[in-house]
Amino acid sequence: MSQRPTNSTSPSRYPNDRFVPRPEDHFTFGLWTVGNPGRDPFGLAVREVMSSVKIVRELAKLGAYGVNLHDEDLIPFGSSTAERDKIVRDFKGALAETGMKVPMATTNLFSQPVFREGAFTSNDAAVRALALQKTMRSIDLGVELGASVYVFWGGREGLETNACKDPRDAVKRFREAINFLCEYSRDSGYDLKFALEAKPNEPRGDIFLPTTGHMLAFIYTLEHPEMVGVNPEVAHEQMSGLDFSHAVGQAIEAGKLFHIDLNGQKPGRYDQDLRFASEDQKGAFFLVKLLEDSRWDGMRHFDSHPYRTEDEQGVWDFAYYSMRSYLILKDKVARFHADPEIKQILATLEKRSTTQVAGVGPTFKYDKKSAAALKAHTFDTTAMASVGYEYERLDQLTTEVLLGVR
Ligand code: GLT
Ligand code: MN
Ligand code: MN
Repeated sequence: MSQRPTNSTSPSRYPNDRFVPRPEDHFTFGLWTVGNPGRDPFGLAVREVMSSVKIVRELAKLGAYGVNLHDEDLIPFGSSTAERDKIVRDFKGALAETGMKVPMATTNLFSQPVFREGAFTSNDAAVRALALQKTMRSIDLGVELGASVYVFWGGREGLETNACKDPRDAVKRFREAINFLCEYSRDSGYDLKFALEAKPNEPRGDIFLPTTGHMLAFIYTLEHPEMVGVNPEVAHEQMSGLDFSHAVGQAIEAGKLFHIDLNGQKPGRYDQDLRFASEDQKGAFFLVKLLEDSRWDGMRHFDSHPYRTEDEQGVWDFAYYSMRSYLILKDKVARFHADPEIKQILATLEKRSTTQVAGVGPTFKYDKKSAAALKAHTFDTTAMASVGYEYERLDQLTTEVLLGVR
């Protein structure tokens, strides 16, 4: 079990126990998350827009490591150079005062009316050019603030009617844009990695490259695949009915998990962006287990929104509890690994996975001799099929760890 010291700086509202978040846990929040004023398609904003300086200060008090941002979260669209410079100066002041970092930046290519038909994939070449210009400027800003990961979420890169666009053209245009921006980043001498974020739909009827798997396949068609990875989001993968930790696992195994968006989602709904681990605690547990077991060293970034019911205190509760739940699940992962009965089932599995058959295995690499031996071998499939795997018990023990009785 993890032995975390308690932290006397934890705000008095929250328990002073071993789940107090600290900067070394590498928790980050988008400015657009805690800063979300609660506007939705049916209702107006319910909270005041908070300044980025205030967000940085409050999150620092709660134990976060940093904040991430879109260009427009910090600098309103259409600001003059003088306005931009003042905003950046004040923001940098807040970072210096608190020690907070900006590990990731991204471009807003979805809010402005000009991008309503798409940005990099628009049928209008002037819009595609504008999207590239906006992204180059936003990359400069991100690098100036210290970001080492740059996220691409193509919110408007989709359609409602297939009559308007051949999907092959959309993919080609998206590739052209990413290739262009990889060159721009290299040419500028930036040490930046790009992380592509998939979503199947919303705000468009359908969005191109809808899952993390699609993104992974696309990356290997780029001119600089080594620069580009993925930024999977819990809610987006669940909207497609997929198991999130499988997408993340494939990305980690390929060395392509450059960033992650943690949140919560009920199946079969719009993108809810709920507080991390507020839904599907078992899925959240297996995700944390995967990230911790693989010693993934990226940022634990929360991309979610406080409930619309909340006032400002509720916003900070939302942020604090996101981090706290991650730490509680991390502790559950340690309990899972330390549990003697779980250990015993896993040891039996391990033994089963490492036996040799006909002098071949347990890993399989082709050579003529072992292929011939394997081809000639007679398997006792009845005996092999007769031994169960004990997964009912394994799952129950895992569930009991999660429910707090083990
Ligand atoms: C927007 C979206 C998120 C993306 C952000 C990055 S913007 O809030 O819903 O999933 O990660 O562009
Ligand atoms: Mn996201
Ligand atoms: Mn989302």
